Amino acid sequence: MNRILLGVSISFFTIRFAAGQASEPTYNYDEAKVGTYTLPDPLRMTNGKKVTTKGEWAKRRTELLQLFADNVYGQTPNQSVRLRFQTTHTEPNALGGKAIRKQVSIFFADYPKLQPIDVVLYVPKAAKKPSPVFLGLNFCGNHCITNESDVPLSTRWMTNAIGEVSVNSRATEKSRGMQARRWPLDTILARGYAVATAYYGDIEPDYPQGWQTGIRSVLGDTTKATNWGAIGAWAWGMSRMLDYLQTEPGIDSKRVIAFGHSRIGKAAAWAGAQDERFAAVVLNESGEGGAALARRWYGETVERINTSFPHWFCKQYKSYNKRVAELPIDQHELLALIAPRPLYVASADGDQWSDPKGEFLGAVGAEPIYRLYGKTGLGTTTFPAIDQPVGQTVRYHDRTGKHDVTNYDWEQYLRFADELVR
Ligand code: GTR
Repeated sequence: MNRILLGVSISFFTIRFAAGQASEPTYNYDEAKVGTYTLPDPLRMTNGKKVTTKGEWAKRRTELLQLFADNVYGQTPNQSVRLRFQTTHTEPNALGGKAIRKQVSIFFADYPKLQPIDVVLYVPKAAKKPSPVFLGLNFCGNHCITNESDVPLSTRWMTNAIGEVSVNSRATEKSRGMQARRWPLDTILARGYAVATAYYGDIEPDYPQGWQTGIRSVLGDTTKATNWGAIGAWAWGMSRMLDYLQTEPGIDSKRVIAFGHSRIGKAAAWAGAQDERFAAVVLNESGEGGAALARRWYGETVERINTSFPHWFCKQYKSYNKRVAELPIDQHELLALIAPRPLYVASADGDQWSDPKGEFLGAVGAEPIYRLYGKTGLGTTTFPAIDQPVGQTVRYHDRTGKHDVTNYDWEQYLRFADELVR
């Protein structure tokens, strides 16, 4: 089903692209044609001064956050927003008695017309103390990550691209459990981790006009080229979910792991970069605009992503469509903003669109900042063999198979979390 979702959305955009152009541009999958590029030095201030201490890095960190905001994701509004957390249901015997499931709506007190973010939280029932938690958005509503029949069907806008699981832009019962395979709740809970998720469309529906009913309709300034995009909004929403988790006694809010796949992985990266309360970050095939270096001409490009998904980034990012080398940052510096916290970057060999090598090199490029903290990040510059995870505080694998989240991926994330987050 996931492949169908992605496949249909790609072909939809391919068709649209083709209709507007004489022919579909070709995308490079030949390593020999990647070309040469020079990456900006994460440890050099814009004024040319070299960063050698943690104190200087703190300044460079602020500068990099600003550069990413101004040029890539847009500025995240910094005003605080009053939130109201309302528990709508508690199920003490979820997942066959293994979990306590809570459904909590995050309301925006200052914006009563906005619909809430509906969070579902699973906490291991066997836990003797507050649980560490994987916090990630989902693609198709909370009802689609579980087969439990009492999780309410999302009533929000849902893409029709997935056939009968969605009709008139609304989910149908057929989508229940549709992505449960990507969220192996039994395994995660058995390992002592809680899971918190919400539908990304609760924050902003994923289409160019979607902002009109999301958080960006009330926060930010749509006239500005540096106004935040949808990815910025989704990242912001992850931080609001973390605000809620900080009030939840069953959760160890010092051990919240930001997790995301693909476009939601891009959001998880930006959330983890900005919000240091996230204890660790897991990026599953986050690709272009995520872990993959923008300067590498391989798979998806800045121009293509800005054309297919004009609402994801700030308008300013589009000005780099044909001059990527002039970007004042590259994505290794986004990963550097996560340092010294544990980071997992994962690729799939069958997902060359996301540029596995570019994702790996993004992680390699963050190494100097981990070193500044006396840590080893990846600790290697050699691209590993398939299904051979590498690294220390930063880890990486290139899995066999297609663009997806699999049990193999989760096995690695759980081991990483056991070793570095608990
Ligand atoms: C693709 C897009 C990727 C990735 C993916 C997804 O169409 O080109 O950057 O975000 O969608 O989210 O599954």
